[in-house]
Amino acid sequence: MTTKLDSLQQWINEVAELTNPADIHWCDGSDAEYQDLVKQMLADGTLSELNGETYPNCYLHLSDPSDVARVEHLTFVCTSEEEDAGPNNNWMAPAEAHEKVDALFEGAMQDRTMYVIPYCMGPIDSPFSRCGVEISDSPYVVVNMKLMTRMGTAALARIEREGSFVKGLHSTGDLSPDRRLIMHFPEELSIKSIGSGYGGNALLGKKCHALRIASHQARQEGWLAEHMLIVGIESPAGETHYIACALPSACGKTNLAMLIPPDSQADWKIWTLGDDIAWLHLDDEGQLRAINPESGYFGVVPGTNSKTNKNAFDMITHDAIYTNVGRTSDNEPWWEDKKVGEPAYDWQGRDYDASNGPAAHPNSRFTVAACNNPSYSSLAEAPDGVPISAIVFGGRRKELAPLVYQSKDWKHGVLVGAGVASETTAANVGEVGVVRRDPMAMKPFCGYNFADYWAHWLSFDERSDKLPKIFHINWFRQDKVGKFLWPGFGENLRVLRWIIERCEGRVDATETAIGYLPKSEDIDTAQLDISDETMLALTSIDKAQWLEEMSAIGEYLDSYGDRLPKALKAEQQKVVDQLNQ
Ligand code: OXD
Ligand code: MN
Repeated sequence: MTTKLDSLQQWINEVAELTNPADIHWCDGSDAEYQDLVKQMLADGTLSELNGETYPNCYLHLSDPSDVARVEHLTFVCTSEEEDAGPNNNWMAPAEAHEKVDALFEGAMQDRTMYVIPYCMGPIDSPFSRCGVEISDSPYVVVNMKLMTRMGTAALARIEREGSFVKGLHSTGDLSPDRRLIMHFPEELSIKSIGSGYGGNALLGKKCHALRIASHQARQEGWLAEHMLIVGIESPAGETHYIACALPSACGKTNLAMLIPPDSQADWKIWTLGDDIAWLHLDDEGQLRAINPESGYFGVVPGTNSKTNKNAFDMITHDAIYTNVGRTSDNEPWWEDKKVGEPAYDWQGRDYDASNGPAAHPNSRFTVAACNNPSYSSLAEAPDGVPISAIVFGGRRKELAPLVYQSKDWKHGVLVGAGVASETTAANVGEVGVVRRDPMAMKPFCGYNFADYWAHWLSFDERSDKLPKIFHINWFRQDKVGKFLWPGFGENLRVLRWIIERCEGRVDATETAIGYLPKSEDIDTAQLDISDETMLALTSIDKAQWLEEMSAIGEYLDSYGDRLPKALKAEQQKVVDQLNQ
């Protein structure tokens, strides 16, 4: 197979010349191709087959132990002007970056097959979708891209029709962290990633394209590319509200997207549109609508069980790829908090020994097609996407942030998003549990200067008077002995219901300096073992703590200098003034 699109063919030729592959395979995205690649990887040990009776068509990949997470310190945004990348990104001048990374690509595919992977982010017929071509020397990447994106012939046909696409070049290289770089060239719509096979670094449709490159493109074209799940919540009366929710990596987006209503609220239904990324557009009537550019999930495995996320637990019992989990003696995948079975081997293939640490790496992952999910919404294929009633920001905070609050208006909501902070997780290489600013959960993913990004968010206020309401949630408040105050998981529906009632103007709230808080009696706690005192703690604020927080947010915003939109600083000052009253 080749292509009739000259620009694509020319790029393939250039890359082949640079990387010197043994052969070139154009991916058609068929099931037969997937099976062939799986067979090949089973033969060479890249994959091993899991128990075929209990986990049919499930495979395990154990990565290099040094290649288990995203590497933010090795990820660069290479714009002509350093200021355009902003203090939120590592920056390198494009010419220097190309030179540096091309030197690593030289001959990198020798004796390997170069796979050409055309993909479409978003429903194949949606005007809001965008296409890309990833070149990779990893068959593991190909099979993951097949599960995560609309990949193959139909995508190539669209690319040839449109003539434009994001160019993503990937090689696992020698997997040495010293020769690992994830480079983005937003002005050229291109990505070069070498030295890692890990999802966020290697499946270029995901973080690299659908967030970093797309956010840059979205700013120019007037839309938003966000680190958000999309979920539909259907009331017993049959009305569905769609919510887009931004939470930092490994903070429960997949669980929220697939929430199972508890028995006490069994007449509610949840529909999953996406668990990680949302592309948001204003329609002609000023309604914000969302599509999920992905068509599969690359989720964190540990902690998934029939209580925390039964949908995910069930959907990964077949046709799934596991990366870096342990195994039981009967060859089932095993991870911490699975609640069934015992580990016999760990994620490095060693006999399990608790003194070596967990059986599954804390950032071990499953890859699975979205249609495996019992709560999958067929509207995930709707070309126009779904209307969004509420945007929800959140983080993992032991203290401070109440269970839920609503911003006063859109501008204040942008401040709420910009002020998000969260404890770091194993999704990135580095220290875990340290609170850091993660505005809109986009710290690792915004492909341009956050100051310009906030200005872009603020600009929506002038374009529509029907914008969604903005909220902030925190499921992770703890008491003095480290016990979670809120039960979380399915019970989070109670909070989503308050959010919907606020959107419909059906429930009152308490106005505070930081926004509208629920009256504790307005969160339904029927059949929940939670004291009034705990509910009060979850729905009130400590003014002194918040003054400290707002001043830290002020300092953070100031670090963006002259580019910071004045309107955002004014919002922050307003909150400080009100707290001081
Ligand atoms: C992810 C992440 O994998 O955010 O989704 O790291
Ligand atoms: Mn994510």
